[in-house]
Amino acid sequence: MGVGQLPTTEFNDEELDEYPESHLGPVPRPGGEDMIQLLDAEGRRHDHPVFGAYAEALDAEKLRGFYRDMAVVRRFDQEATALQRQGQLALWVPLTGQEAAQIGSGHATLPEDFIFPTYREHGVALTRGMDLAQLLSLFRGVSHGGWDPREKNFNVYTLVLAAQVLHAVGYAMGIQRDRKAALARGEQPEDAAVVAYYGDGASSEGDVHESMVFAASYQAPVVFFCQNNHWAISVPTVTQTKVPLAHRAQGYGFPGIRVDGNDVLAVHAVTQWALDRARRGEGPVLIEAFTYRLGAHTTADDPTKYRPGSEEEQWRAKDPLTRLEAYLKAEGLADEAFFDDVARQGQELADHVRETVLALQAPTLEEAFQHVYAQAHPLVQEELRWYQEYEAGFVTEQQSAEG
Ligand SMILES: Cc1ncc(C[n+]2csc(CCOP(=O)(O)OP(=O)(O)O)c2C)c(N)n1
Ligand SMILES: [Mg+2]
Repeated sequence: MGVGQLPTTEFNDEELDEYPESHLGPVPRPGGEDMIQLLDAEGRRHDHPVFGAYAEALDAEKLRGFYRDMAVVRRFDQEATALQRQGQLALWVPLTGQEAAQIGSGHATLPEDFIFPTYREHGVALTRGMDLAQLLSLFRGVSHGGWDPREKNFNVYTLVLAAQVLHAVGYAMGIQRDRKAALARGEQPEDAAVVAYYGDGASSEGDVHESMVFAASYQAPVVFFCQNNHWAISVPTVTQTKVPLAHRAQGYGFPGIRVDGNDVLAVHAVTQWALDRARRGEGPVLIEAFTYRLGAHTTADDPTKYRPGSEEEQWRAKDPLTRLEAYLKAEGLADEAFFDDVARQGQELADHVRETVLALQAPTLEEAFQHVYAQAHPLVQEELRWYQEYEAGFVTEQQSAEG
């Protein structure tokens, strides 16, 4: 969205009138089942009248690619955890267990789509072509962000729960307005959409409610992607909601789908369906990816304090990687050489990340002043000058040695 193209008025009643009935009809529930699954925990394929075709369209290379990305990002996660344990990162937020939810949904996006992640979407970052080493500058405390969101249409991580969901809807509404302006100029605009990632705990934030009301009212091209990993630190999802989170979409008037979040094929299919729909101008979809955080909330958390190990064991049996590996082997789509190569690529990424992180330097305080406002600001300039004079007032080691 170009800043120069921002509308002069924020909201316009005429725009609402463009969707007089569309959101009042019955809300479609494709399939209608409780949870969409195309690849079960044993690696067996299942068909589906709406989503099956999306999985059928994937060739062997694409399927191997899904496996490679899930395995590589899990290896990355281990390296980042080790770096934190060795004192090289202040904190790490592991994703292990959620690879299918992230790789499946991320691969359904197009480069022109815009992604608003939380703080755990390392797998999505990989699918966007991000250098994963960049993610770590925030966790090393040497950057307030770490990357330019516009390079890969991947916003900076947001640690204030659910704030990015509002940003995502605002961005999606911006796409609608840019589109209208482009059509008025006789241009053919890109049909882009937005994905807002958030967690089961964040779903309790008022920001999510407001986002969904606006998205429905304006039929904004946004997919709400909720990773229900069963825990919000030590609070279980059953405390946050008395109905499946996907059902909440009904109340806003758009489709809500619960998908097996450990099934990369189903997640990919459902997200592609939702994004296609959003790009066609048919409005938002809520996807609840039913998954599990196998590790700690962060490296500062100890899950043994609040959940039984047996629960983790139950979910380990539903591991997203093992089931795809079983499927690829059973179908003869991947051999041992492939899996060896994936392990090598994971190690290469881990080495690259470690090397890059150890070389990251803390910024000077002057740099912090540069990013307060987009343009130079007299008050900030004055404060910077004061700070520089203050720093210059200290005796240097050399002056001290010279007496
Ligand atoms: C507005 C706000 N309130 C509280 C917190 C503290 N906090 C950080 S993560 C978290 C739990 C989030 O759980 P969930 O949304 O399920 O995401 P998950 O961490 O499980 O991926 C909380 C309460 C915060 N970061 N922001
Ligand atoms: Mg959670």
